Amino acid sequence: MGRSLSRRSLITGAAATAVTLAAAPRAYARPGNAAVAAAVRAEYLHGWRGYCAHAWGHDELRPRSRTGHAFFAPGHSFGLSIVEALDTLYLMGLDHELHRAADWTERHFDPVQDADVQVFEAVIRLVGGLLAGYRVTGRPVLLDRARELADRLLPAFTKSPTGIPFSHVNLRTGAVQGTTVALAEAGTNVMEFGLLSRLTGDSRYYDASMRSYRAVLARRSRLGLLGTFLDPITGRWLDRADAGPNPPTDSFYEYLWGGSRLLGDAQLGHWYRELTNSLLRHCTDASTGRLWFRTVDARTGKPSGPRHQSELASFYPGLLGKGGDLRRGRQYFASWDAAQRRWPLLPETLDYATLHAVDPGHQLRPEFANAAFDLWRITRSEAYRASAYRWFQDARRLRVRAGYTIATDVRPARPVLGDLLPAYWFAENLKYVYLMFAATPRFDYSTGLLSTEGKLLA
Ligand code: DMJ
Repeated sequence: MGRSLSRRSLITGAAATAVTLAAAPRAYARPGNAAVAAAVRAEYLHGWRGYCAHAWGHDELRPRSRTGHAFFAPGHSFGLSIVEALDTLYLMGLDHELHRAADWTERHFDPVQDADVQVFEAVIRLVGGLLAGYRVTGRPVLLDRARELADRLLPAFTKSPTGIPFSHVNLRTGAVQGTTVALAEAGTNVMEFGLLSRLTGDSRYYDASMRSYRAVLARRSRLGLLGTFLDPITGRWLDRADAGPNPPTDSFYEYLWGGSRLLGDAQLGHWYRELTNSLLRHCTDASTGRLWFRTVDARTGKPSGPRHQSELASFYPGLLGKGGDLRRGRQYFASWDAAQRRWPLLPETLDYATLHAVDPGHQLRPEFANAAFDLWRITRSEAYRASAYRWFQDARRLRVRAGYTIATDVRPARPVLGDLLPAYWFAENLKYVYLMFAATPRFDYSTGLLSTEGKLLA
């Protein structure tokens, strides 16, 4: 397994300048840590039972209409929520549920369906979920399924003249398509593929990941910046906008750091530091008195987009901290913390100059809690637990009888509810909060490594 990650190495080089989080306008009396962990686990079970009752075997639950939803391709199911849940069920000590979920996966998960799947999502959710499931159960069939699925995804890489994967592949025929490939799609696989190579002794998966990385890194601008979309056939950028750490670039950076830790790969760590330095030099915007990131032209470094920030970028304070820049990790978290106080349910897109909601929807995303978890692991500061607890309580506004749901508009006092419990909720949201409060022996708080989808890979 990967190189161990000590708490000391997490904070190496970090200037531990304190950034005070603002006083809470919404105060929640917080019970003891064990009571919070129990409450989080109970809410997780509430969602799980809704899925089991109304969508078992489907990818996702629509909790208000109480039906199933296909995530990857209409008419095809991968039992996505089940695969996503495996390691969370383990970490929360829900062993009966884990065995049922693992049984289903062994018997019914089908990696050779005649379906066009998005490679990025299939890697982080399914390959990662199966690997994490194998890790926590020791069931060899789960590793076999991960390998079978990865074999079906590989043509997206091997049929590409540049090594940058096509965005979609048909699992049965190996036919590839999709020539507008986001940066995150080009480089969010080395943790899963690298671990799979380690576990199987077959280097093809890791090699495919590294070939894609090399192709992208060779296309850096003179400022060390990247574009957002590439053509995998020609390798050309389709734009000049460096949007980091906003999507769809976000996890490209996350996997350079994560891959370097999991696999002990110095090259990945080197690339992480170089690209992060360029992002911090050219894309930060402190004009509001807070730290935000603005899209710039990769060749000139000039701002090229509005002052918008995607909720998905709120994971990045944690990555900054893990990567050694704790000072800016804290600062950027404080920006998001202020936004979360303004919007108890964070909108999908914010105007960071005014904190107005540009896209008022809310997809039950985990990124804010992910950053709180990462920074808490490094600092053990109660401020991050307080933020995570407030976030957990605020999310209860989206609790419905059969689980939790997304919202289509968070601006009204009562959010306008949608009808979907995304499968990543079972992998990420409550896992981060639970781990912050549970002190469970099932997680190694010093060396444990989670993927972008919250999968326990080490
Ligand atoms: C998840 O699939 C992962 O966290 C991914 O890295 C980004 N998007 C979703 C959650 O918002």
